[in-house]
Amino acid sequence: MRRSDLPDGFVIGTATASYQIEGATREGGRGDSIWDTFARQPGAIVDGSTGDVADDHYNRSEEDVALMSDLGFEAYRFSIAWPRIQADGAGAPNPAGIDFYRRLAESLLERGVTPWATLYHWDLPQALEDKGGWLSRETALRFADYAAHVADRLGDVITDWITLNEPWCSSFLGYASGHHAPGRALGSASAHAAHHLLLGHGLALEALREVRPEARVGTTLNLYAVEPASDSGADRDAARRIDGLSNRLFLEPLLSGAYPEDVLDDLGETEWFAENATDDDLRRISAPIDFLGINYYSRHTVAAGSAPAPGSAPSAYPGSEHVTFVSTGAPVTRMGWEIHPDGMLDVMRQAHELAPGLPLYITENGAAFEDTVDADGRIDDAQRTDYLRSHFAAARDAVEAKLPLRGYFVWSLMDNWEWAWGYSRRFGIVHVDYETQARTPKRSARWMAEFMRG
Ligand code: IFM
Repeated sequence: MRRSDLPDGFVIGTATASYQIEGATREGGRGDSIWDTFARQPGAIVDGSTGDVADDHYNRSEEDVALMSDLGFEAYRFSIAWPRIQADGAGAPNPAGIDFYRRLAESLLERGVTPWATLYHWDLPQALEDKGGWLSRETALRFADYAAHVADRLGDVITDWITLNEPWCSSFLGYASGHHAPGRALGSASAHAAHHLLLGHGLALEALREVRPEARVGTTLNLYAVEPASDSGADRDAARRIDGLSNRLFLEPLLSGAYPEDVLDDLGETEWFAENATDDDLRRISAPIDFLGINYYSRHTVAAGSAPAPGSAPSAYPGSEHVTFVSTGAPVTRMGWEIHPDGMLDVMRQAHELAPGLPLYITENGAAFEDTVDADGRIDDAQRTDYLRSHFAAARDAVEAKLPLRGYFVWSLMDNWEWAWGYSRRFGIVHVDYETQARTPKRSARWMAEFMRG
């Protein structure tokens, strides 16, 4: 697998997200986000940590930009923390917040790294959650207002924009299972959050286009390859349901302008969507985008099981609680996620069939493994290196199969705060010593650098 196996112009970048790396949660006039509140709740985060310090990137962004540029990355996908721009989710933008991201974008440009900004990577201002969060339609309007401010202040230094990161997680981990902030377990009503997130995307897209007609705007979904455990009708129905809730509930309104009826039916939400997801909303949600971002990590193999016992933990798949996730025996990462590079082609094909010609980017791909630092301070992460190599080969196969894949961003530049797993899971190609904040490129980073150099 060589760099030259990928076409000219194929973008290779790396990705992070604000709450996972910035720290400095009380600096620069930043307000609280739902993750600040959630992380403080006893038991919410496995190691009891918060993102208060994380990688201290807020104070070390110059060093981190130098690091990624020295490794040879051409693009950097980061996210803008909404509560740094509007502490309470409304009103005039906070100059200190704008300045931080302007300096970041300028230092990237000085080093020839293209900034890609995500507007929402899960850090909703707590003040908006207090008014209903994504269950409220008003949050979508607030999001568009925030997008317009950011485009106005930063659109001269940032051209590539991603509205949302992984609305499945925001909706179903946030409002169905409660594993993520804001930690609510509301069953099928969590699908209302999905609609308001997608509406927020549509409204933000409109706002960005109005303020910066030259902007390239897309959105990012986390898509899974989904297979039935057997050919039985019940297992195939389980696969239909999980593909429906994970993938089609987001792909179809965005790319075809309609929600999948079978999924609304599984959820028992047909009536709510008929009344609330208006034609006008769907017109906005399906307005043409410049690209689709896909975060690909794994495959789900599923089977029909029995209804969960009373008192079981709330599911992230409301209405499909009887479905079980089956192990195929294939190797898994430290997250327990099956390693299945070919699934990356499956999800690209699924998107491509709905929107032929729409450019696709893998906006995240990577893996957590147990890293050890040897006596010389080196981190020989052979498994992560293999994971990346096999997924780059899948990217090459996608290009050869004429899928419109235009770029790939590795998750993640450096170890960071992995949400409900706190600091216990490391996805970085650069090791972070959380005591000293020292950054050390792992073997995977050195492999990436050689690969990018060709
Ligand atoms: O760390 C997350 C990221 O924030 C969103 N996509 C998946 C990654 C790994 O879990």
